[in-house]
This record gives sequence, C-alpha cells and structure tokens, in this order.
Amino acid sequence: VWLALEHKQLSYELRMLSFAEGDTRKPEYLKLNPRHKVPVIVDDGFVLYESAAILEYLDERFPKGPLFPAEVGDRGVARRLIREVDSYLVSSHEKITRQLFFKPGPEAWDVQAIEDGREGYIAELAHFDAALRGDFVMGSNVGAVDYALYPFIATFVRLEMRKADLGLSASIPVKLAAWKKRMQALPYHEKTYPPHWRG
Ligand SMILES: N[C@@H](CCC(=O)N[C@@H](CS)C(=O)NCC(=O)O)C(=O)O
Repeated sequence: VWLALEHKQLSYELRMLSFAEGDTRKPEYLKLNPRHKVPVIVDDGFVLYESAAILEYLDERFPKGPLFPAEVGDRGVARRLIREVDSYLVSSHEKITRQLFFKPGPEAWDVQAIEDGREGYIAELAHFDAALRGDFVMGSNVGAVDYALYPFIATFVRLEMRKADLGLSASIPVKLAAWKKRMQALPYHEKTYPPHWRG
C-alpha cells in the first residue's frame, strides 16, 4: 500500500505502529481495523483495511498513474495473481514467521514447519517467475501485482536475519531475481523499505 501511494504520488501522513507496544490492539486502532492488522488507510474520514482492497480503492479513487492494466482480461489476471499472493505465498510465509518470530527462541522452533514453509515458498517462487510477463509482472508497467508480491520476496532478508541458513534468497529463480532488482531500483523503494528489515 505504501508503494502504491508513492506510485500515485499522493500526499499522505504515515503512521508507523509498533507490535511490541501493542499499538494494533489499542481501542483507537481496533475502531479502524477490528482484525488488529496493518495496513489501514483513512482517506478523508473513510477507513479501509485489507491491502488488496486498498489497492483497488486507490486506483478507482485516484485514477492517475494506474495500478491495474487497462484491458479487462489483464485486470482479471492481475486480481487473480494478487489473490494467489494472499492465499498461497502468505500461507508459506506465515508457516515460517510463526516459528521464527512468535516462538521464544530457536530451541522452540518446529523445524518441520519451517521446512514445509520453505518448500511451499519455493514452489510459489517458480509460479510467479513463470507469471512474469516483462520487466514487471503484468508487462512493461509496474503496478498492483508487483506491489503485492514484492514485500513477500523482500522479507527474505528479514527471515534470514533470524535463520541464516533458511536458503530462500538463494532460491529466487533467475527472472524473478532480475525483477527484484528492478523493484529495488524504483525511486521510492528506499523511502518505503521498512527500517527494521535492514540487515
Ligand atoms: N490480508 C491482510 C494481512 C495483513 C497482515 O497480516 N498484517 C500483519 C503484519 S504483515 C499484522 O498486522 N499482524 C498483526 C496482528 O495480526 O495482530 C492485508 O493484506 O492487509
């Protein structure tokens, strides 16, 4: 969502929340998102959560600098790919983060669950590598699918800070690795890169 706001050159006020401080469980935040998750946008008093829905909302509300392709079939594919990120890639991601971030330490990790997550991730990487149509997922223009997918690839650095031998960074297929470099070269990449993901 942050990448999309920058893509559309919208003015916004960013509020960075802390899970450690319990910010997403505070009553004022639960009023915005009863599921206590980030991100949420507040646009002129209108509140919306769920990042895929936010991307579509932003594209309709602020059509300049489209996030979705113009052709109806392409739009369908873009929506499908975002759903695939949210359904399948996220499920592998959560298998891993549940162990690495929500267990007291490495001695409590369920190593098989991490391995299952890793294998699932690697299968999904192949799927998205094959889905790449050009410089960006839907072709020559960067857009919503790239912004939905990228955080789940960029996060490998953060996961490997916890488990150096996780081996996900090294498993990114060739086309997807080149795409990742193009994402990193976007002029707003540095600005939107979470500070706690830096190695
Ligand atoms: N499907 C949601 C997922 C959002 C999500 O899982 N956010 C995580 C951080 S990446 C979160 O806020 N977790 C805190 C919690 O569940 O309490 C979306 O795309 O917006």
